[in-house]
Amino acid sequence: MFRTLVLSTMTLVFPLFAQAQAPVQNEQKYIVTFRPGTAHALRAASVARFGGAVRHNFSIIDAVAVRIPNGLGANLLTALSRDPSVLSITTDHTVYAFQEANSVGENAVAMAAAPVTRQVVPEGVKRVGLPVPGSDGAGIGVAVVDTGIDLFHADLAANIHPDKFVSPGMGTSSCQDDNGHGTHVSGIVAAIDNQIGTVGVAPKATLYCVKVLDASGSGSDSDVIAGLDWVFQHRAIRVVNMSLGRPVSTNPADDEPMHAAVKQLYDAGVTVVVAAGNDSSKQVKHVVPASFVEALPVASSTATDGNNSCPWLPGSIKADTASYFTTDGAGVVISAPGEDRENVTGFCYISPVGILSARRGGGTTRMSGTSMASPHVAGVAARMIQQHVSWRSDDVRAELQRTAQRKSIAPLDSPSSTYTFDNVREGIAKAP
Ligand SMILES: [Ca+2]
Ligand SMILES: [Ca+2]
Repeated sequence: MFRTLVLSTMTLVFPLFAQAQAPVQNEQKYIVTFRPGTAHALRAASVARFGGAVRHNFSIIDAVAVRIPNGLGANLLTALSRDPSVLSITTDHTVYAFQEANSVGENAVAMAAAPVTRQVVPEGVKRVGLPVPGSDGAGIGVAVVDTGIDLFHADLAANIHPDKFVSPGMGTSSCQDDNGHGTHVSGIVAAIDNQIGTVGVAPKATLYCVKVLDASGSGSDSDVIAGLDWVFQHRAIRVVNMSLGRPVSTNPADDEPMHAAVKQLYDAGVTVVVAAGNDSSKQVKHVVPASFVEALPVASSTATDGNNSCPWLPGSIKADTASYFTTDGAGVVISAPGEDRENVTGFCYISPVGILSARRGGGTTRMSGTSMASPHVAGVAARMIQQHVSWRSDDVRAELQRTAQRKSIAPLDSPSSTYTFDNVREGIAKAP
C-alpha cells in the first residue's frame, strides 16, 4: 500500500475508518440507560413490555442493549422513554478494529509456511525495551478486547487464561479469532519467549481473550461494553487493550454508555490502553474510546529506519517518525511502534512495513496501525504494574510520560501530505 509524500502532486483521500459497507439492517440497536439501582429483571421487563429484545443486560453500567425491529422503532422508543425508570435511549454504534487497510506485509504466507527454527525479536519490542526477568509481565493479566485470539497458536496458547468471554451476537460461542487482528495484537503483548515466532513486550503476562469484534473486525458499542463488563468481574485483569474504536457520535449522549464503562474500570484500578485511531487528519478528541480521559490513547510511530529510493527526498524516514496514518492530538499519552518502518519508493510514495507478530492459523505476519501501537504500551504497562503491584491507571500514565524516550523530540514529523501534528512530541514508550 503506497501513500503520498508531500512532494507528490497527488492527494490520496482515505476513509476515516477502513470498513466494509454495512449490510442492510432490519432492526435498530439502542442502549437504554436506567436510573441507578433499577434491578436487572425490572430493566428487562420494561424493555420487553414495549417489544424490544434484550441483547445485553449490563452490570458495569445501569443499562441494557436492545434490538428493535424496523418499522416499530419510533412508537416503541416513545413509549419506552416515558418509563419513569429510563434515563436515556441512545444509539448503539458500530466499532471497528484499528488496523490499516492492506497493511499486511510482504511474504506473510511464505513466512508462515517456512520451517520455524528460530525466534525473531520484532523491532517494536526492541524499541520499547526487551523483556528481562522481573520485567516480563509475569503474573499480570491483560485483557485483549478484540476479534478473539488464535487459541491454538503455538506462540500464544500457553499464555491464554482458560476464562474467556465472547459477546452474544458474535455468531459463535468460541473465543477463537476468526479475523486475525486479535491474534496479532496478542502476539505484540505476550508472544512467548521460546524458539519460534516472535517475542512479545510482556512474554510472561497472562492473556484474557475477550471477543467483541466479529470476523469482519467490527462489533458494536454494546459488544465492547459487554466485554468490559466481563473484565470488571475478573479482578485478576490489570490491563485492558482496545485496538478499536469509531468516530465520536454527532450526539454526545451516544458515547456516554461506553465512557461510563471505561470509567468504572478506571475507578477499579484497571489500566485501559487504547489505540488513538488511524486517521491522520483527525485528533483523538474525535475518536471513541481514545477521547475518554480515563483511557490511555497511544499514537503510532516507526520502530526503525526505512529505506529511500526517491531521487527528490533528501533522507530516509527515520525511527520514531509519526506513522503516516496515526491520529494525534491533545490527550495522546505516548507514542509506540505501530509499524516496523516506512520506506520511500523511487516514485516517492510511502511504503509501510508492518509489525511482525502472530498470525491466525500459525506462524507470523505483518500488520500496521495504531492497533499495533496500543498493545506495545499494554505490555509496557503490565511490566510497570509487575514492579509496582498497587499501581493504578494514573500511576502508569505518569510513569509512561516520565520515562518516555526522546520526549520533546519524538515522534518526528511525518512527510505524509495528510499528517497533522499537535505540537506535542510526547516521546516513545519505554518499558522498565
Ligand atoms: Ca516466540
Ligand atoms: Ca503529539
